[in-house]
Amino acid sequence: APTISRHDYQPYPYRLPQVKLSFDLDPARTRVHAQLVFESASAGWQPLVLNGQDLELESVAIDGRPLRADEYVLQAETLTLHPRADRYTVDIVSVCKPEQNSSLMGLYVSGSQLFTQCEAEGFRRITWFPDRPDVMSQYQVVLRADKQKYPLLLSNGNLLEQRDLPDGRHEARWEDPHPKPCYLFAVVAGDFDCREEQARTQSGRPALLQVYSDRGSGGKTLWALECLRRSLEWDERRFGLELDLDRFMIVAARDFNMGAMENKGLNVFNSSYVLADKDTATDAAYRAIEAVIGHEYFHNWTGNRVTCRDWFQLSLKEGLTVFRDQEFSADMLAQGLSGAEAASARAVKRIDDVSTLRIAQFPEDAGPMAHPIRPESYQEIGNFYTATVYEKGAEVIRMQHTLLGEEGFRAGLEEYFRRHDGQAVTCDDFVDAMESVYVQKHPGKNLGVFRRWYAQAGTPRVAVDLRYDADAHACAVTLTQRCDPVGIEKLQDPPAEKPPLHIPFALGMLDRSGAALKPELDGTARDTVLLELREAQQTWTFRNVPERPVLSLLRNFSAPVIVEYERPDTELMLLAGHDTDPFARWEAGQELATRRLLALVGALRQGQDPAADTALVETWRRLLGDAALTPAYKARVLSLPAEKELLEKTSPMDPLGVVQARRQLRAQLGAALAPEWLSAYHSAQDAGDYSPDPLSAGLRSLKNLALSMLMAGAHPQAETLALEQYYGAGNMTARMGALSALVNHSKSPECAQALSHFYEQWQHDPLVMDKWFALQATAPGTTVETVRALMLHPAFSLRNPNRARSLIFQFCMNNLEGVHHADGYAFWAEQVIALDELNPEIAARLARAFDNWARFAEPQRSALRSALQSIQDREKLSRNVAEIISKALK
Ligand code: DPP
Ligand code: ZN
Repeated sequence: APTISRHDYQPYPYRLPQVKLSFDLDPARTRVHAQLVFESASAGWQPLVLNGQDLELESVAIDGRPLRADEYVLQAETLTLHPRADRYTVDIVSVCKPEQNSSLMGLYVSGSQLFTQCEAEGFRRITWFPDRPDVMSQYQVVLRADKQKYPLLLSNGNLLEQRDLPDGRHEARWEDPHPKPCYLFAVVAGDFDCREEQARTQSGRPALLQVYSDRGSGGKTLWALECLRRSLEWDERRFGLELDLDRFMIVAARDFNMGAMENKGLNVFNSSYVLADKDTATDAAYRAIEAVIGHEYFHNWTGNRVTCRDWFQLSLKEGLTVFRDQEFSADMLAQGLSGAEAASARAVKRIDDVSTLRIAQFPEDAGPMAHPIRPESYQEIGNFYTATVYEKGAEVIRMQHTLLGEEGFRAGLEEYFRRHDGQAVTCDDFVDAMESVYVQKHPGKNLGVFRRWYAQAGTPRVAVDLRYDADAHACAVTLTQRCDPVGIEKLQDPPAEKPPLHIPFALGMLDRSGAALKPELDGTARDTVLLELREAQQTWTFRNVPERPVLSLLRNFSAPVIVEYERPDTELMLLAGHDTDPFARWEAGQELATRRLLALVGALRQGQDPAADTALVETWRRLLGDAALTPAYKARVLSLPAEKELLEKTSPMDPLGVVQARRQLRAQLGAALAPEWLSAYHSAQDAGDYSPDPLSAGLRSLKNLALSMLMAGAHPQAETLALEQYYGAGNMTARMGALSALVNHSKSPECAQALSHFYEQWQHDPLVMDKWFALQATAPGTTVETVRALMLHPAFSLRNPNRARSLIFQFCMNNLEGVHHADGYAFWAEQVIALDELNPEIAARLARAFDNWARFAEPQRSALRSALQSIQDREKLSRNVAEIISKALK
């Protein structure tokens, strides 16, 4: 497949101000009539090249005159016309086949409903069109379909008219007043429940908010609608951004490749990010729904009003919108709180986001798919909806927020909209707007070095050095940055140059008793100092430091980097007990635990029996007993780093060692602190009716952690407690917490019984069945045979992305012990190939499971290579999977 490069961007030679589409919807054959008015945007008559995929062309006309077959060129994925005018109308009639479309891109069938998904390049499966984000048009859409089967016909914007037609069909006319690129187009047809609410924007405009879901599931959309209303209010309050539509619709789809899609005024969501009630959704699901509803809603400004010039700029909208949804979630957690309590509530969200970054993005940035947040090239854009573009992209926005401050950032965002509302722009345009504010606050400086974050791949490392001068009460902190070559950079000769980045580095100091110091820099004393590292190495000298300080580093994770600093365990214990920055406090405990776990991995590899640990047990004991910590924060602080985070730190990668070490340490902490866990379990009672509020959810998560630690430590009462909690549960969080504690630690018949009880009770609910599959996919002892048996279960289907993810992805990506054998790899390759026949986007996600194969030891390394090779040897691979595999094998 050809490689597309960022530098090859050319503006489209035409404007397309008006698009009229009319659909005769039918799952077998849908006929689309597109009427497109083109205006020349460049000198001379340029050929008109339109994209199309899996379409049957019925007719094409220019200015009403049908073209003969020799007047256009029809190729596999393009239709080329040669118009002879500056302004002309093209009429195209074509047919697509939703029923046969298992890719879930373009127009497709889900159950008895019809949906579209156009981002990034799905619109070309609906009609021939300039399928690129810099072509923005106003859309008028007519939808016709059987009225009984498809009583509801939705598209973007406003409903103008609805009427009945002969033969039991009906028709709806929609008009979207806002120009948009075609990737934001949407159609939905089917029978749905609808929950709605009339809202008012801050300027008093009425707006109808609607959530559509499968017939019978309308009882589960209360939370989604509430989240939508809060998103509306939050964007007005925090950024002054108001809804620009009379109605805003969310529709839940059972079959969906992504989480959700921000189509203008008609968001389509994976049902897993819409449907929730206390019996079927966990607290984590409630929070995830809030985040995704916020995310898609916030796109209405950051993505839709101002969109991307080309797909290399994807992070322009995604990084920014992820940052916005993270802030929304944090504000929701901190609602009604202030001071240290608010900081600790917000830190819970920050901890979760940083963990995600480390689990998903750091490995990507160290592997063969490493790319800057603004990639330089791609073969298939669908492969670049990555943790780097999204999560690291959000960190890059967050750093600008940190450098500018809340007010400065808001001013920069206002400037961005002043300059670019209604346009398709670039990441540079965004930084330009931010820089216009930055230079006012920092005379003589700019964001020139900062922009390298958009161009450079790899996770930078910042080494810290501390020199204390006891006589002068001064200390010097030196930061040194480097970023090793990653991905294809490793193959370059001479090696790629990686100039220093602009890194905001937040730092605090504690004395040896744990009290905060207020070091003085440039005459000002502060709790937290923000150092702006812009060179390979810089030193800052602090005054008024009465003793050699304990450094609290990278507070609130002020930059997406890895910190290197040698220090004794005792300093980490002190920070874990006293740091006033709740993120850095959590981080200190995590580092202590990581040290311990890596020592265990090493000992296991040598066949040694590692000595018992006291530092970690004592730290955990103190944290468990700390009454000042909120339950939600405590649950984070007392959790061990995830397997995948640890795996990243082993060299060569040692998946089985990591699993065993983590299991051993959990058993040790569970047993050594049994009385403390037991009392935490009993005191973390959330009383009364279920509510997903942060306090109750925090209690439940601490309680579930305590239960699983008691199970890990083989406490004699643990299984009884778990069974009681399982059968007595009044909500899914408690039920799932108990069931997973059982499944992950016990092989008793009672545990097996609980698992089948769960199935009996929830087999009618697809989202709960996903949890049932996922739990088994990741359970200890699950093998390829177990997974194959589950695939034969009548409830399993490879065609439904959620189901494929819950069983196959969970096993291949999250069951390290189960999958890291030759037969696990062969199974993975087989599933990538099977999925690729159905759905290349989903297949390409699975194909990335072993990106980092070259970092494993033998025999895994060779076995992984031959599994990858077996995929590459297939004759017919999608462009999606082919790109991933060829990069992995390079
Ligand atoms: N639907 C995806 C998202 O919102 C792609 N835009 O991030
Ligand atoms: Zn997005």
